[in-house]
Amino acid sequence: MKSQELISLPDIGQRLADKILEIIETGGLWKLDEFQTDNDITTMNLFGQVWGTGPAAAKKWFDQGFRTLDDLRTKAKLTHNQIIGLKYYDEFLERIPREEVSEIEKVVSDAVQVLRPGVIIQTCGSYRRGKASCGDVDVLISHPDGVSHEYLFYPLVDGLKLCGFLTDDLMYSEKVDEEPGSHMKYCGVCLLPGEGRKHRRLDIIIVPYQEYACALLYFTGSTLFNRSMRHLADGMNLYLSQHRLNTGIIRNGKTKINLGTRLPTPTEESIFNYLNLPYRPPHERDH
Ligand code: DCP
Ligand code: MG
Ligand code: MN
Repeated sequence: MKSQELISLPDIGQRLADKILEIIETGGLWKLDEFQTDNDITTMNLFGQVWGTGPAAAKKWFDQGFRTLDDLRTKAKLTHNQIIGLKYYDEFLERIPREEVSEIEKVVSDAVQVLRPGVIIQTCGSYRRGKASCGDVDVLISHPDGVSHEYLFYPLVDGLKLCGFLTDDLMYSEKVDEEPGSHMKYCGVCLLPGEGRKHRRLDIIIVPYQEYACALLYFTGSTLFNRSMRHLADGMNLYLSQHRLNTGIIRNGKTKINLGTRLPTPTEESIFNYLNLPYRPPHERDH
């Protein structure tokens, strides 16, 4: 069971999903245990904030007797992502001022425009929702000719590594959930040139143009807003995802027997229209 699946259920958000997963994974809820001290809670919070770490890993480390980040660095068995999460522990906890997000966007934009003139690049997430500071940088890329997004992912990522802008990889994936190869996601770490710069989390998604509006809507969020939109679609017997809006779904109870067919979604506005909603600009999508 993944947190994403839980969140897709009615009235379950990230925090509740984390608790349910913790019960499934560890057989209990650590916060309800009786003999913990304030120090123990501080330790668990410390561990839980390592990027790439869930409650189960935090509890396992605690039970193994680890109490500090240095204990983890020297004694714990770590995944690749946890090694990176520990390496940049303090930097990843800091918010990124939006002016710096623009600078990061510019580096990716310059690199991608050289590789594929005419490409569309849009920074989404909290930045597009107008926040003054962001947890990471979420860059969405597509090409209006419908084909030039292909074979762009590796040249872009490799180019950004060669110039020293990308310093560490967290995840590369060809999205295999629905349409293999159609949708590529990179999660990593970047560093702007110059003195006194900090390592920042960067996500890049490259999508085919017919998925652009659905990807833009998804990647802009917020997570809670996306959940409401998907539920609304479900109630109208439509199916909304980061790839598409489908009609003609055939369901047996809660299970979809047939995913139906894709509706044309040239713009975000078109998706709101199908759902009979007035358009909401990004800065009004916080919940
Ligand atoms: N998203 C989602 N469901 C998730 C995770 C993400 O729908 N479980 C979507 C909505 C988010 C967007 O992806 O707004 C980007 O994810 P981020 O984790 O980068 O979140 P934000 O950019 O909104 O906030 P932050 O400033 O913390 O990066
Ligand atoms: Mg973000
Ligand atoms: Mn992100």
